[in-house]
Order: sequence, then C-alpha cells, then structure tokens
Amino acid sequence: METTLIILKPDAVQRGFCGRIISRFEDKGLQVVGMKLMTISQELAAKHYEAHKERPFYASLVGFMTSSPVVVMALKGNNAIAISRKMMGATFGSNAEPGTIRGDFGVSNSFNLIHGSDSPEAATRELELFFANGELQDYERAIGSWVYDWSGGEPE
Ligand code: 3AN
Repeated sequence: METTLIILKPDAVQRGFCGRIISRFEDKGLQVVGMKLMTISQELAAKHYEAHKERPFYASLVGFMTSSPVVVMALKGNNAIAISRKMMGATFGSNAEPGTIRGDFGVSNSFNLIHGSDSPEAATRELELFFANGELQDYERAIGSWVYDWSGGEPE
C-alpha cells in the first residue's frame, strides 16, 4: 500500500471544487487517511517546490500556492501515487484529457487545481512536510473488504 500527498490548490478551493474532487478519489476506492484546510507559508512552499527553484515560473507558482487556503490530503491505496496522477491528468489544464480532474475543471496552465506526489520518495518527503506526526490516521474502512480482493492475503 502506498500513501500519496494531494494538494487541492487555491483555485480548487476558491472555485468550490473540493467536494467534487475528493468524491472522485473516494469513488475510485482510495482511502483518505489525512485531510486539512491550511494556508501554505512562503517557507513551506519554498521547501515543497525546491526542485523548481531555478525555473522561470517559480516565483509565480509560490505566489499562487500561498495566496489563499488549500486542502491537503493523504490518500492510501495500492499504487495510490500512479492512480492519483492518472486521475489528475496532464500538468496543463489546456491539454489535460477530458475525464481527468485538470481536464474537466480547468483551462489554465498555471492554475491547474491539484498537486500529487510523483514518486514514492516525493510522497514520503511531501507527507512529512505537510503532516505532523500523528496527524495521519491508520484505520480500517468498513468497505475495505469490497474495495480489494483480499483472498490471497494481499490487496488485489
Ligand atoms: P505536476 O504538478 O503535473 O507534477 P510539475 O511537477 O512539472 O507538474 O510542476 C509543478 C508545478 O509547477 C505544476 N503543478 C504547475 O503548477 C507548475 N508548472 C510547471 N511547469 C510550468 C510552466 N511551464 N509554467 C507555469 N507553471 C508551471
């Protein structure tokens, strides 16, 4: 099982899409194990987007991400990272496929609604940045035995 960090960016919160986006992940079967509304500080944004520091869009990206509250979520599931990325769609709203979150809810390249960790290493790093010890919940879902086939001992 993997856990990934998802951020519903300021445009998703301001445009009132959080419920609909969260529903997509719940409908898919991913388990919400952490969730909060917060405003990202300059310092946290700088750490999160460290890899993009030299890119021309860095300042506007940090400005956008710190401009208004976001919803941060931790989603757990088999291949949760790849599944979430597929559901998010291509980086830019202008060419994201219909059926994906970015494809269905936006047209902008800069305001692209959602972030999702892109590797297990990134997920570990980002979950630690956004959630304190004890904030992620370890719990069994009542529907758990119908989301996966557990007959072989592993979730399939
Ligand atoms: P993704 O979020 O799809 O993994 P990354 O990691 O390439 O995309 O980029 C991180 C964020 O930086 C994107 N979510 C997007 O908001 C922003 N970004 C990436 N490339 C550009 C660009 N050329 N112009 C403006 N913003 C960009």
